[in-house]
Amino acid sequence: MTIDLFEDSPPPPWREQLGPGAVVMHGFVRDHGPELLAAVNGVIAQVPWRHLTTPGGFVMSVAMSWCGNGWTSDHRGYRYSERDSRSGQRWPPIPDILLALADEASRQAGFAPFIPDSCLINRYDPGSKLSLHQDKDERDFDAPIVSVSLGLPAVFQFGGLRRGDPARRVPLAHGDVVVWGGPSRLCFHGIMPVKEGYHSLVGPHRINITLRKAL
Ligand code: MD6
Ligand code: FE
Repeated sequence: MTIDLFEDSPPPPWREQLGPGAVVMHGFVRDHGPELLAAVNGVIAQVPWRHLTTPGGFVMSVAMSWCGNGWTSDHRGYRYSERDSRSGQRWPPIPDILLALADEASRQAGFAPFIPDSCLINRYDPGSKLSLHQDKDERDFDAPIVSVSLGLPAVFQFGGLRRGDPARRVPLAHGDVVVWGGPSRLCFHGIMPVKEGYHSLVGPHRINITLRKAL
């Protein structure tokens, strides 16, 4: 376990352009961790963390929850859903703080006002990773995706439109927000295995929140 002496005194916010329509806004929500975590915990209370099985039959190392339109994966593939198929109930609504954050981040990144209809929440424990993938199960690709990182740092891989394209490695820390859309919307991306550690607010986890227009 490593102790990050500088966790509470990071550099000022700065932007890093990853490609056309893809930008990291480092530190964008750094001062809002407690409220964002409270919102996440409210969702988790209603949609407990689960490890989905991929269409290929692998159990994901990342634990997931969601609100707005939900997410399912099984042998039939991936898809979004308005309702929990077991209870017939709608998934819980997206908390206001996350809607506000999505809109603000989208505008500041140069995109239109943004009203997401789906929010996926990923929890990475040390060793968890997310293999290179494209987000292509949404109905239209005009809207950007707004992605928030909380807790332990991670290395984000950001590649091109083909799986084999070289991927750059971008460190993401607590409070960073990535916005991407436009020509980069279908770029391959992933998360390298998260290293052991402890974050003062989040504990031994990385939490990623993505806001998107799914249906
Ligand atoms: C993560 N993010 O940061 C995984 N997908 O944990 C994603 O897979 C992702 O950050 C689409 C758009 C933004 C993302
Ligand atoms: Fe993704």
